[in-house]
Amino acid sequence: MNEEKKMMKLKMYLCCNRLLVILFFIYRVECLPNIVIFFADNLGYNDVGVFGAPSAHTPNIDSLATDGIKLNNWNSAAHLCSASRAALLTGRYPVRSGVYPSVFKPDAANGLSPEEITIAEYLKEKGYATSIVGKWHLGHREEYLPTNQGFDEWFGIPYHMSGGSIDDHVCGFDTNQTIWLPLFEGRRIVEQPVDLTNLAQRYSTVARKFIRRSVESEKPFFLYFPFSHVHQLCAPQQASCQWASKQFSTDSPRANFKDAVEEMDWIAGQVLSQIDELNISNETFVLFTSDNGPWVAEKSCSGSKGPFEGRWLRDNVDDSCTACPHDYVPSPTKDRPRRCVYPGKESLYHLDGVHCGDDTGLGSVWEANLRMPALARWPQHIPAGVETMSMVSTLDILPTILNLANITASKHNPLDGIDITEILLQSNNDAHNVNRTNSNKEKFENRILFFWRDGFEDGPLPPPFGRFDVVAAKYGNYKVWFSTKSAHYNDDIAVFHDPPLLFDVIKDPAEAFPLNVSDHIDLLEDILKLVEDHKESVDWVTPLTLARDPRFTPCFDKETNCRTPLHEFQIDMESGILSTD
Ligand SMILES: [Ca+2]
Ligand SMILES: [Ca+2]
Repeated sequence: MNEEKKMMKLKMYLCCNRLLVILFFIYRVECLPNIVIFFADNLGYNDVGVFGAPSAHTPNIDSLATDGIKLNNWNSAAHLCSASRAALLTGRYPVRSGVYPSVFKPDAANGLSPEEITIAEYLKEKGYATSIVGKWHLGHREEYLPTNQGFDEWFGIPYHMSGGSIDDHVCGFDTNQTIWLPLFEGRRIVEQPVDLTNLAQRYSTVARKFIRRSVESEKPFFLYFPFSHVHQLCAPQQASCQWASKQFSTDSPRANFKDAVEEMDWIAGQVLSQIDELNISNETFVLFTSDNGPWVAEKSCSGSKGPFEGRWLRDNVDDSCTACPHDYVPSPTKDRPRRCVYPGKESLYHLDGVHCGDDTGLGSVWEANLRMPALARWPQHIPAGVETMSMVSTLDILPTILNLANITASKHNPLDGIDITEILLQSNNDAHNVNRTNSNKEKFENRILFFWRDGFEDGPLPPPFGRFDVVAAKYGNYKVWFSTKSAHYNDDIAVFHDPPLLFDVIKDPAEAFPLNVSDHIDLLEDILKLVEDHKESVDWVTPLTLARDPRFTPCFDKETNCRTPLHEFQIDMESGILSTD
């Protein structure tokens, strides 16, 4: 090791060992940990080994539990991709930023408002190097790209994996073959359609290179890694709606759900090993979670609901209601009551959907779409091998990172999340610890989470959205439901509950047995007041996801029907350098 590198390591060690710094320098020298956020797409609670996955082998993600904390009561902030990402990056309910009621489609006119302050913007201001590798899904017109929201660089796809065609896999909404799934580098489309046979390897190479470069330039870094995995590809080839590189496709040339999970785990392992190889593990905070739960109607192409069955709904929804995979519509026959067909190609593509009462993952706010696998590692700060049942949320990521980086939040964008550093560090594990400050005790014990959803029969928004409203809230062990429905796109009508449905979702994670409301009158009154206050606190802004126009579909070469010959895109696997000829 040369002298320069030795000195750099010594500096980092001194910087990030707070105790040493305090002892030697008396005053606090600012310590800025590196931050890595892994954010899976549509991954359910027990799709990861350490959370009980029955088949997928995920040693790298599992290692975060061995080396850090397993968060057993982590809640997604929203029922869909774009909204969940907006919540993560802003620490605010998406209704405040206008990222509702749907997701940003490939022809979306808007994106997350530049007025919103993202984690990347806060950290960049503090001197961090910032990078996003993977799926953005917060707008793809130039003004909405990650590079205009605090990220120095971006390598990834602009929206969901079903948002465009790949070779031999044409989406229902683009049968004219003009919406090929693009791959971005910074502000440029560098490949279209994206080549999925080596995307994982390229993601890994780009992320590892960013980490090395940041360390070499002695900058703390923020790596936001929203995986494209394990979101399904588009219909109609339902039998091949998952994907992975050749290396991970056991059913060559196609992959199944397990392959996709294992490839994602491999990428996480590549990033973690780069951190370990550079000997910066103790200075790097790593968090893993998912944006929302399984897309249940996609059946074997989606993950598992685990213990979160949503049984009350299954027992109460009309049996004739069928939930179909993406782009398919119900077309029941006497012999096949759950038959779904692909519009326009009924004879070619037909399959069986599921009962709407089972469709309690993505698009709903049943527990399967709220409770996310979550793990965090930060050696010498977070104790190894601990678990917590404290109720936390994706909304908490931003306030916690601001605390770790000693940043004060802007008064202009009030936060909904709370700083959960003491839960992560287990620094005040005992709820009755006398040293816990009153404000913190109140902060955790009175925690309430609100869950918004569209899908009402009537309301100011165009069908099928109707109204966007708080349909459920969680307070301690309890969850109250004001309006039940399966995933928002299904035909079952939202059912209004007065008095609300009440579950103890810790004792009854399947939401099978409603509690007797008359035994919990005071609790309900408290919750109703908090919900009312929360709804009143929202300054309604225009719902940003509705405006669409084909002109905004990312497509850089109209003459070739938006397709880039793959040989024009090169990556040096050794150096990680990307280039286009
Ligand atoms: Ca998602
Ligand atoms: Ca901004």
